[in-house]
Amino acid sequence: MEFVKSFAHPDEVMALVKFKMGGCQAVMPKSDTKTMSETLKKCYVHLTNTSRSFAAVIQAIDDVALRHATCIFYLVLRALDTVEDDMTIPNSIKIPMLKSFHKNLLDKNWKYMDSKEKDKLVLEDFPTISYEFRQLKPVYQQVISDICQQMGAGMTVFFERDLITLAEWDEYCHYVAGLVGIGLSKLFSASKQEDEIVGKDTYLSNRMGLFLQKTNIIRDYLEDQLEGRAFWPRAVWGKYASELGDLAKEENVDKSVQCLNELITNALELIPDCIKYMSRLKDQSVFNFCAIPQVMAIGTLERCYNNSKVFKGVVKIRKGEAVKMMMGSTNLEQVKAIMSHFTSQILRRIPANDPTANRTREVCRQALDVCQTKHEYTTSSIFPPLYMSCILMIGAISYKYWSEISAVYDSFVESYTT
Ligand code: D9A
Repeated sequence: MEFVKSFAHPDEVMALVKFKMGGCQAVMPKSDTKTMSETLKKCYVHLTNTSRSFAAVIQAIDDVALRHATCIFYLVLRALDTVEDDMTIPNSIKIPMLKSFHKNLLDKNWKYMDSKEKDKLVLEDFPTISYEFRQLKPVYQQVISDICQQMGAGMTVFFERDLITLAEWDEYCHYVAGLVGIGLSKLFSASKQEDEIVGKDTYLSNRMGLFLQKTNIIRDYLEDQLEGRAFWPRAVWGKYASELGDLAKEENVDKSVQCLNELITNALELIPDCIKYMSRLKDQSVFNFCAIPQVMAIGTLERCYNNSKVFKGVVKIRKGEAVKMMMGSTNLEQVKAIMSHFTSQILRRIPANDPTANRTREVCRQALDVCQTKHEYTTSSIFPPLYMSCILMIGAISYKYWSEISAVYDSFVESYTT
């Protein structure tokens, strides 16, 4: 039960209680399943099955056409990703498959039944997804198809080539995440929910994707290592080890953490651009959709900074923390406050002897500069006696009610957290 993990954090308990008592409405799904076709309903089922928490944020998008386009875009990307990840498909088949993947969108029969991946259902039921793709307005179809084509081709670039320079790191992240940011931004503008500039400024939308993807790559070091994948750029890890896998060895822990800190510093450089991107958003639901993953990312980077646990297991944020951040991501000032909070935490923890210390300080100051705001984001971890007795009482009284609604809530924050 998530409540227990947040027990030492009264503010998180408050957030959990508020969220469960309906404070979640602003960010939770709009239900209009009655007016939806059977195939579209199936698409939303696939969406919920592939990404429980993120599905809820997509379903909270106000504009119906934009919501459906985003849902289909997400599923198509998931399908492409599932092909890329599937190690049972030999490269001789996988490469042409990825390069021509966008063509499957117009083929009403295309599906793939031989995947062993956990999300194989999106490939097996691809005709349902591609059918709904073809029901989208032509502008949306064009954007999704273009991004698919570029991403499919881009993914194959690093099949035969190692990630070496930082420019190559950015290039890889552009293919798998920057293009997603670019495509989504074009969908936002096409829907008229956002200004034209949001879709046109591909530099900034790419940077939004880079921030999320670099955070994932940094956090998932061990998982990727165990699965035989490598996404850390050699230009950085090569300074600290002779093999990427050596970073997981206990005797290298000091070097490994230094390497980690250098990569986190590189990711933090993206904050000013992400704030600039979000400052242009006008639609509340689009803002929430974009801001939630960004605040989860800064929270994750703070948790990973100078933390040797990254090399031993999974480092994630508590559910209480996630909910508190999520509820606080509804306007730019609050997002700035969250970003400042975590950046300041990193700044305080920079080890004096860290090789990247000066650069990290500089990057943190730049982020704090753009995140100046009157708002503040605080966390507490004390047990005032009154808090203790209150919380025990609330817990006892609402136990039954609590367990009923926690099913909805749990699925919402699931994959963001431990
Ligand atoms: C996103 Cl359509 C993603 N990716 C994410 C999720 O956020 C971005 C995949 C498909 C789509 C969107 C996202 C959200 C809002 C605005 C964006 C954006 O750009 C303007 O993409 C850049 O991570 C995957 C990529 C980073 C590779 C693009 C958020 C998400 N979170 C996970 C939690 C986790 O820890 O992975 O999916 C989840 O909820 O399951």
